[in-house]
Amino acid sequence: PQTIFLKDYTPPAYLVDSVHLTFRLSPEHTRVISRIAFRPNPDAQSKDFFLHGENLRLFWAKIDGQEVEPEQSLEGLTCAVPDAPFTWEAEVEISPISNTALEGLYISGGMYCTQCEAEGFRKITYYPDRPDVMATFTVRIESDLPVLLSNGNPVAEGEGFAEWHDPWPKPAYLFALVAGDLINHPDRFTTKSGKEVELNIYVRPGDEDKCAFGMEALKKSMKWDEDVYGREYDLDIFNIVAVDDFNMGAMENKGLNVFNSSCVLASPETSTDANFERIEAIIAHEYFHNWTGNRITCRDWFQLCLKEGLTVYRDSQFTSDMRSAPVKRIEDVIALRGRQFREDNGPLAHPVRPASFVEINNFYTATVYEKGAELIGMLKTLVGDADYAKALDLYFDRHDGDAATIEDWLKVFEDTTGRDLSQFKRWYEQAGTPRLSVSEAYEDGTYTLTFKQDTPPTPGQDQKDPRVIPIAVGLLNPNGDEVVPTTILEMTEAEQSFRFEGLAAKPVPSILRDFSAPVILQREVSDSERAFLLAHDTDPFNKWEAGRALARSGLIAMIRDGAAPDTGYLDALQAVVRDDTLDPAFRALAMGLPSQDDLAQTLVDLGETPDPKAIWQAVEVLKQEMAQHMQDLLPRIYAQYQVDDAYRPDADQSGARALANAALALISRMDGGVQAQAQYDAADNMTQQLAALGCLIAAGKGDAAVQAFYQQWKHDRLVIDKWFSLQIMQADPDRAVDTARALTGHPDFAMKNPNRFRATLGALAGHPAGFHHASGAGYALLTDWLLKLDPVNPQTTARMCSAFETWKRYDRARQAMILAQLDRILAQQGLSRDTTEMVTRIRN
Ligand code: DPP
Ligand code: ZN
Repeated sequence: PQTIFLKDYTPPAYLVDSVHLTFRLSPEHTRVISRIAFRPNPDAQSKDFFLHGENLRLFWAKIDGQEVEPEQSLEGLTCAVPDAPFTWEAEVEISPISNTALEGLYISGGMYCTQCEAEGFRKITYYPDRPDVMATFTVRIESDLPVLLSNGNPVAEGEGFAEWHDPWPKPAYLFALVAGDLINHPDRFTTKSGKEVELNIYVRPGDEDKCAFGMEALKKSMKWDEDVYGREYDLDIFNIVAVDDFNMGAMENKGLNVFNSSCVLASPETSTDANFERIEAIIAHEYFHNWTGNRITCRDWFQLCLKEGLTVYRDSQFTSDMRSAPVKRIEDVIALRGRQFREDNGPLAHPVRPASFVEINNFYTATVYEKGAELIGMLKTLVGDADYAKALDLYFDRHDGDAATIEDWLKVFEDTTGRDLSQFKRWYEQAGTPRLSVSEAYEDGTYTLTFKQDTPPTPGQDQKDPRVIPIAVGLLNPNGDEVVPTTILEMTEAEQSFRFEGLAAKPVPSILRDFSAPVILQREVSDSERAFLLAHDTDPFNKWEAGRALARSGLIAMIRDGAAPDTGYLDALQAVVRDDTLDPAFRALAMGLPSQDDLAQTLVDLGETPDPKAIWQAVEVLKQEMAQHMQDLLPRIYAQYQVDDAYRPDADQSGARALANAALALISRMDGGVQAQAQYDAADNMTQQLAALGCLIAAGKGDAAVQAFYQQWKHDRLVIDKWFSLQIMQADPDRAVDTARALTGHPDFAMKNPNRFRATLGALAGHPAGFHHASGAGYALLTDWLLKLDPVNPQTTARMCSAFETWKRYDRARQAMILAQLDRILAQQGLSRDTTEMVTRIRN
């Protein structure tokens, strides 16, 4: 496979003014007739005409009405063309029904749908399938199906056809088509300038009662983008379609967002509070792309973070405004550390803007998305809110209609603020998570913090340069009062000191408040100082962080030295759990422990080889101690935070449920599941039902409930996904692989459905002690299924390979077993480019 480099970018040889497509839909023989107006690009360095096209059967092609004989290859075609504007026409045939890769035009649950990002349009017709070629599209769909949708506004419809026109020039990756027997949940929105927009969520019959929440989320998103970013919607209609078989979460096609049904369908009976929060965020995310992604798109796929980092940042701002900002921040950092830090620390590490790739689908990563969003947050912290707002206005003004780059993005901030951002740009270009170490000194009222930054080497990048790091710091006096409020220290050197004058006593510092930079803070802190910060810090993130660090150090001592659970931690935690002035959602988060993956990495950083089973064991022992230590408090918390009102998925109710269910998980360890069974029997919403089911399985009392749950929900695919994954996630480490294997033999297991595949094999990969079982059975089972899925759906297969990215952490025996499985994958005949790239990178 060929590697593509950012430095090799050249402008397209021909630009496109307009595209006209006619689709004659048929499952096996869909005809696509294209008429494309090309003109030579004055900025081009070549005159070679090349159109991408894969798995297309070409019937004829014409230039300016004259039939031509293009030269075809596996990747596309070339042809002699005039040195002046011309019209290209072609007719091709494709087979949506045999498209199991879910890229291009395919059929899911009886409906036609498309996924073109990043390079799927070339599986639909011949086209310059690159994001810097933007054109207006007119689409005619011919089919007897009742609902026929494409981008833009509807312009004509009649017996067996519909026509759509999108007036906004767009790259082909934003093209979409949907056709099916669908039911519509309609609504309207009036934009701030008084424009009426028709809104629809289209679903398969039976799902119509699961659209209301998504629709409210859409309207809130539209309003929020007007209020906060001044961005108004720009078409007469906005459609969302729910699709069962989808590789990603959702896709921001212009005016026609296509969603994985798990990311839009919601009802209290079938969705958890966490599902609701995620759905609201994804609806917002895709809607916000209309400006950050669609109106301003990316010049090439190396710039993916330009739209994704910014849009993730925008959706997290939205969630913070709709719900609780501190809770959202803590959730985001847990996810960042769990996925992005892990990626940045292993063989798949890559810069937020990569310099090369083999298969772009492999770069829709936590680094591009979540670290990309952190970079926007740091930029905002560095320039301040007012200049951030000015810079964004300039960005929209200057680049509307452009296919832009990270250079364009940074230039907007430089022009707004007069700052030189060349050092900041390293964040985009250098991979790896900086380690930030801190030392302190206090003398005569002056307190000095000295920071050192250091980023370990990552694949292909041995040397790292110092970054600009905004470090938010506050100081507390020994009584716990804040004496210096949050201050941003701007670190630019490899080592740098900052002084605070006029302090009456040596303060206790609260460093990296609100997690002001995506770095690993390495500071020797005593447990008593952590307990002090947990009790007194005014910054909610660092308050939580102090508790998390205490839990971690206690667990590490248990794993390494066989220590007993730390009663200091248990006392401090109990004080937080008991404190009814604190947000219940915050307290629920405080009760969470560091993940087993986090603990494994911590041990590696301490020079130890982690034993996944021993980590699991330590977590079990600590939870048991927590249950015992708080046994008088927990029933009070559980009772007090029961929600009596009708179910609402808002922050207040879901916070109360989260706290009560965190209490229930511990209570179940003491009462053998009696309370959980009562909750299960009484539950009238999925949050309560699923939490109780998890407790019952963990207590070894789940058999009857597992069966009952299946009987109750077997008609609902999204609920059954939960049923698959929960049984694996809650399984004893010695049983997890067998449980997963048995479930892959269940009649409802469907490899071709990415959600079900992830619910099963992804759940196993997410159970460290099960997946890394000493027998190697977890590695073998996952590999068996990766090999089966690869010829069917390379994208989902390649994604799941990251389960192996931490292999270097483990002992020789496990390393050898993993390497043997990776070699088994690489040995498969015809292995996809996607999986080949992933496994090769992991192996190196
Ligand atoms: N569907 C993906 C997203 O919205 C890719 N654009 O982030
Ligand atoms: Zn996105």
